[in-house]
Amino acid sequence: MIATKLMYSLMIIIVIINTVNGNCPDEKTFPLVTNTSVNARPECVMPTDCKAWKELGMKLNGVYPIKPDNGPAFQVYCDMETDGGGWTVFQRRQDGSLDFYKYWTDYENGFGDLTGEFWLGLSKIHRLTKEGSNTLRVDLGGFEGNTSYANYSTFSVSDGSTEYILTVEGYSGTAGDSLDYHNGLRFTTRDNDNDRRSRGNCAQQYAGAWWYNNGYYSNLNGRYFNTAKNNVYSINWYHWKTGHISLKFSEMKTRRNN
Ligand SMILES: [Ca+2]
Ligand SMILES: [Ca+2]
Repeated sequence: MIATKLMYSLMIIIVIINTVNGNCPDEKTFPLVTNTSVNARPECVMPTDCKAWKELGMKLNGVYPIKPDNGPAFQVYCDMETDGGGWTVFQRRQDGSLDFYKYWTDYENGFGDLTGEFWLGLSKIHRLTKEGSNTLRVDLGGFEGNTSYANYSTFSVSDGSTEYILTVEGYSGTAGDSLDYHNGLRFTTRDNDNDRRSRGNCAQQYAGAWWYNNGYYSNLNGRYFNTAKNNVYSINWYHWKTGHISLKFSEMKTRRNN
Protein backbone atom coordinates (compact mmCIF):
# COMPACT_ATOMS: atom_id res chain seq x y z
CA MET A 1 0.00 0.00 0.00
CA ILE A 2 2.84 2.38 0.91
CA ALA A 3 4.67 1.29 -2.22
CA THR A 4 1.54 2.06 -4.25
CA LYS A 5 1.27 5.51 -2.69
CA LEU A 6 4.94 6.24 -3.34
CA MET A 7 4.53 5.07 -6.92
CA TYR A 8 1.48 7.27 -7.29
CA SER A 9 3.32 10.30 -5.86
CA LEU A 10 6.22 9.64 -8.21
CA MET A 11 3.90 9.46 -11.22
CA ILE A 12 2.24 12.73 -10.24
CA ILE A 13 5.66 14.37 -9.85
CA ILE A 14 6.62 13.10 -13.31
CA VAL A 15 3.40 14.57 -14.71
CA ILE A 16 4.11 17.92 -13.02
CA ILE A 17 7.73 17.99 -14.20
CA ASN A 18 6.68 17.18 -17.74
CA THR A 19 4.01 19.86 -17.69
CA VAL A 20 6.33 22.47 -16.24
CA ASN A 21 9.16 21.64 -18.59
CA GLY A 22 6.84 21.45 -21.56
CA ASN A 23 8.13 18.02 -22.54
CA CYS A 24 4.65 16.90 -23.43
CA PRO A 25 3.15 19.23 -26.06
CA ASP A 26 -0.52 19.95 -26.77
CA GLU A 27 -1.86 19.20 -23.31
CA LYS A 28 -0.59 15.64 -23.49
CA THR A 29 0.84 15.31 -20.05
CA PHE A 30 1.13 11.66 -19.14
CA PRO A 31 4.28 9.82 -20.23
CA LEU A 32 3.51 6.53 -21.92
CA VAL A 33 5.95 3.90 -23.10
CA THR A 34 4.83 1.70 -25.98
CA ASN A 35 8.16 1.53 -27.81
CA THR A 36 11.07 0.38 -25.65
CA SER A 37 13.80 0.79 -28.27
CA VAL A 38 16.81 2.72 -26.89
CA ASN A 39 16.41 5.28 -29.65
CA ALA A 40 12.63 5.67 -29.40
CA ARG A 41 11.30 9.20 -28.96
CA PRO A 42 9.37 9.48 -25.66
CA GLU A 43 5.61 9.63 -26.07
CA CYS A 44 3.01 11.44 -24.05
CA VAL A 45 -0.72 10.89 -23.80
CA MET A 46 -3.65 12.52 -22.06
CA PRO A 47 -6.11 9.86 -20.85
CA THR A 48 -9.65 10.35 -22.12
CA ASP A 49 -11.39 9.54 -18.82
CA CYS A 50 -10.96 7.86 -15.44
CA LYS A 51 -11.26 4.42 -16.99
CA ALA A 52 -8.23 5.24 -19.15
CA TRP A 53 -6.28 6.32 -16.04
CA LYS A 54 -7.26 3.05 -14.40
CA GLU A 55 -6.03 1.13 -17.44
CA LEU A 56 -2.70 2.96 -17.02
CA GLY A 57 -2.48 1.48 -13.54
CA MET A 58 -3.78 4.28 -11.32
CA LYS A 59 -5.59 2.79 -8.35
CA LEU A 60 -6.21 5.72 -6.01
CA ASN A 61 -9.28 7.93 -5.85
CA GLY A 62 -8.49 11.56 -6.60
CA VAL A 63 -8.37 14.40 -9.11
CA TYR A 64 -6.92 13.64 -12.55
CA PRO A 65 -6.65 15.61 -15.80
CA ILE A 66 -8.52 14.16 -18.79
CA LYS A 67 -9.14 15.02 -22.42
CA PRO A 68 -12.15 13.11 -23.79
CA ASP A 69 -12.12 14.68 -27.27
CA ASN A 70 -10.50 17.42 -29.36
CA GLY A 71 -11.73 20.12 -26.99
CA PRO A 72 -9.75 21.48 -24.05
CA ALA A 73 -8.58 19.18 -21.25
CA PHE A 74 -10.20 19.47 -17.83
CA GLN A 75 -9.93 17.93 -14.35
CA VAL A 76 -12.22 15.33 -12.85
CA TYR A 77 -12.53 13.24 -9.71
CA CYS A 78 -11.93 9.54 -10.34
CA ASP A 79 -13.59 6.85 -8.22
CA MET A 80 -11.14 3.97 -8.52
CA GLU A 81 -12.79 1.74 -5.90
CA THR A 82 -16.49 1.30 -6.52
CA ASP A 83 -17.48 -1.76 -8.59
CA GLY A 84 -14.08 -2.12 -10.27
CA GLY A 85 -13.28 1.63 -10.36
CA GLY A 86 -12.59 3.81 -13.40
CA TRP A 87 -15.62 6.05 -12.74
CA THR A 88 -15.58 9.72 -13.73
CA VAL A 89 -17.59 11.44 -10.99
CA PHE A 90 -19.76 14.36 -12.12
CA GLN A 91 -21.81 15.22 -9.03
CA ARG A 92 -21.31 15.02 -5.27
CA ARG A 93 -23.40 16.12 -2.27
CA GLN A 94 -22.11 15.34 1.19
CA ASP A 95 -22.36 18.18 3.70
CA GLY A 96 -24.43 21.05 2.33
CA SER A 97 -21.41 23.36 2.10
CA LEU A 98 -22.31 24.44 -1.43
CA ASP A 99 -25.48 26.08 -2.75
CA PHE A 100 -26.83 24.06 -5.71
CA TYR A 101 -29.77 26.35 -6.50
CA LYS A 102 -27.93 27.90 -9.42
CA TYR A 103 -28.51 29.11 -12.98
CA TRP A 104 -28.27 27.62 -16.48
CA THR A 105 -24.73 28.78 -17.17
CA ASP A 106 -23.60 27.39 -13.80
CA TYR A 107 -25.05 23.96 -14.61
CA GLU A 108 -23.64 24.14 -18.12
CA ASN A 109 -20.08 25.00 -17.05
CA GLY A 110 -19.99 23.33 -13.63
CA PHE A 111 -19.25 24.61 -10.11
CA GLY A 112 -17.69 23.61 -6.80
CA ASP A 113 -14.51 21.79 -5.82
CA LEU A 114 -13.73 18.28 -7.08
CA THR A 115 -12.66 17.12 -3.61
CA GLY A 116 -15.87 18.37 -1.97
CA GLU A 117 -19.31 19.17 -3.31
CA PHE A 118 -19.54 19.89 -7.03
CA TRP A 119 -21.37 19.63 -10.34
CA LEU A 120 -18.94 18.96 -13.19
CA GLY A 121 -21.02 20.69 -15.86
CA LEU A 122 -23.47 19.53 -18.53
CA SER A 123 -21.12 20.40 -21.39
CA LYS A 124 -18.42 18.17 -19.90
CA ILE A 125 -20.89 15.37 -19.12
CA HIS A 126 -21.93 15.56 -22.78
CA ARG A 127 -18.31 15.29 -23.90
CA LEU A 128 -17.84 12.24 -21.67
CA THR A 129 -20.92 10.39 -22.97
CA LYS A 130 -21.36 11.49 -26.59
CA GLU A 131 -19.50 8.52 -28.04
CA GLY A 132 -19.74 4.78 -27.53
CA SER A 133 -21.69 3.16 -24.77
CA ASN A 134 -21.49 4.40 -21.19
CA THR A 135 -22.87 3.42 -17.79
CA LEU A 136 -24.31 5.78 -15.18
CA ARG A 137 -23.95 4.90 -11.52
CA VAL A 138 -25.66 6.81 -8.71
CA ASP A 139 -24.45 6.16 -5.15
CA LEU A 140 -26.71 7.31 -2.33
CA GLY A 141 -26.41 7.55 1.43
CA GLY A 142 -29.07 8.13 4.05
CA PHE A 143 -28.85 9.78 7.46
CA GLU A 144 -29.46 6.39 9.09
CA GLY A 145 -26.08 5.27 7.70
CA ASN A 146 -27.44 3.00 5.00
CA THR A 147 -26.46 3.19 1.32
CA SER A 148 -27.88 2.18 -2.04
CA TYR A 149 -27.06 2.53 -5.72
CA ALA A 150 -28.67 2.72 -9.13
CA ASN A 151 -26.89 1.55 -12.26
CA TYR A 152 -27.92 2.34 -15.86
CA SER A 153 -26.10 0.38 -18.57
CA THR A 154 -26.95 3.08 -21.15
CA PHE A 155 -26.33 6.74 -20.35
CA SER A 156 -25.76 9.90 -22.34
CA VAL A 157 -26.44 13.61 -22.20
CA SER A 158 -26.98 15.50 -25.47
CA ASP A 159 -25.33 18.83 -26.32
CA GLY A 160 -26.27 22.40 -25.49
CA SER A 161 -28.25 22.94 -28.71
CA THR A 162 -30.78 20.34 -27.48
CA GLU A 163 -30.51 21.48 -23.85
CA TYR A 164 -28.74 18.38 -22.56
CA ILE A 165 -31.36 15.66 -23.01
CA LEU A 166 -30.92 12.71 -20.64
CA THR A 167 -30.87 9.16 -22.00
CA VAL A 168 -30.91 6.31 -19.45
CA GLU A 169 -31.75 2.65 -19.93
CA GLY A 170 -30.95 -0.71 -18.38
CA TYR A 171 -31.55 -0.10 -14.67
CA SER A 172 -30.15 -2.42 -12.01
CA GLY A 173 -29.35 -1.79 -8.35
CA THR A 174 -30.77 -1.40 -4.88
CA ALA A 175 -32.09 2.19 -4.89
CA GLY A 176 -35.00 1.65 -7.28
CA ASP A 177 -35.43 3.30 -10.67
CA SER A 178 -36.12 6.98 -10.04
CA LEU A 179 -34.66 8.16 -13.35
CA ASP A 180 -36.86 6.37 -15.87
CA TYR A 181 -39.47 9.14 -15.42
CA HIS A 182 -36.78 11.62 -16.54
CA ASN A 183 -35.55 9.71 -19.58
CA GLY A 184 -35.62 11.71 -22.83
CA LEU A 185 -36.14 15.09 -21.14
CA ARG A 186 -34.23 18.37 -21.35
CA PHE A 187 -32.45 19.88 -18.38
CA THR A 188 -34.26 22.63 -16.44
CA THR A 189 -32.80 25.30 -14.16
CA ARG A 190 -34.44 28.17 -12.27
CA ASP A 191 -33.84 30.43 -15.28
CA ASN A 192 -34.49 27.96 -18.14
CA ASP A 193 -37.78 26.07 -17.96
CA ASN A 194 -37.70 23.02 -20.23
CA ASP A 195 -39.89 20.78 -18.09
CA ARG A 196 -43.25 19.17 -18.92
CA ARG A 197 -45.20 21.18 -16.38
CA SER A 198 -47.23 23.90 -18.02
CA ARG A 199 -47.77 25.89 -14.80
CA GLY A 200 -44.43 27.15 -13.61
CA ASN A 201 -40.87 25.91 -13.46
CA CYS A 202 -40.08 22.71 -11.52
CA ALA A 203 -36.55 23.92 -10.73
CA GLN A 204 -38.07 26.85 -8.87
CA GLN A 205 -40.82 24.72 -7.31
CA TYR A 206 -38.38 22.06 -6.04
CA ALA A 207 -35.30 24.25 -5.39
CA GLY A 208 -33.11 22.25 -7.75
CA ALA A 209 -31.97 21.72 -11.34
CA TRP A 210 -32.78 18.46 -13.10
CA TRP A 211 -34.28 16.74 -16.13
CA TYR A 212 -37.72 17.56 -14.70
CA ASN A 213 -40.86 16.01 -16.13
CA ASN A 214 -44.27 17.18 -14.82
CA GLY A 215 -42.63 16.82 -11.40
CA TYR A 216 -39.90 14.38 -10.40
CA TYR A 217 -38.93 11.05 -8.83
CA SER A 218 -35.33 12.15 -8.18
CA ASN A 219 -33.97 15.54 -7.15
CA LEU A 220 -30.27 15.11 -6.42
CA ASN A 221 -29.45 18.80 -7.00
CA GLY A 222 -32.09 19.88 -4.49
CA ARG A 223 -31.56 21.63 -1.16
CA TYR A 224 -29.32 20.00 1.45
CA PHE A 225 -30.94 19.26 4.80
CA ASN A 226 -28.88 18.12 7.78
CA THR A 227 -31.40 15.51 8.91
CA ALA A 228 -33.87 13.13 7.26
CA LYS A 229 -36.95 15.14 6.36
CA ASN A 230 -39.84 14.50 4.00
CA ASN A 231 -39.55 17.65 1.90
CA VAL A 232 -40.03 18.17 -1.84
CA TYR A 233 -37.12 20.67 -1.93
CA SER A 234 -34.69 18.07 -0.62
CA ILE A 235 -32.07 15.84 -2.23
CA ASN A 236 -34.11 12.69 -2.67
CA TRP A 237 -34.59 9.49 -4.67
CA TYR A 238 -38.24 8.59 -4.36
CA HIS A 239 -38.11 4.84 -5.01
CA TRP A 240 -35.45 4.20 -2.36
CA LYS A 241 -37.14 5.82 0.62
CA THR A 242 -40.66 5.79 -0.84
CA GLY A 243 -41.04 9.50 -0.46
CA HIS A 244 -39.17 12.78 -0.66
CA ILE A 245 -36.86 11.86 2.24
CA SER A 246 -33.73 14.03 2.29
CA LEU A 247 -30.46 12.16 1.73
CA LYS A 248 -27.05 12.71 3.32
CA PHE A 249 -24.92 11.71 0.35
CA SER A 250 -25.14 11.52 -3.42
CA GLU A 251 -22.58 10.82 -6.13
CA MET A 252 -23.22 10.52 -9.87
CA LYS A 253 -20.55 8.96 -12.07
CA THR A 254 -20.05 7.51 -15.54
CA ARG A 255 -17.82 4.88 -17.12
CA ARG A 256 -17.24 3.67 -20.68
CA ASN A 257 -18.62 0.20 -21.29
CA ASN A 258 -15.71 -0.80 -23.52
CA1 LIG B 1 -35.18 26.43 -23.15
CA1 LIG C 1 -42.76 24.55 -17.00
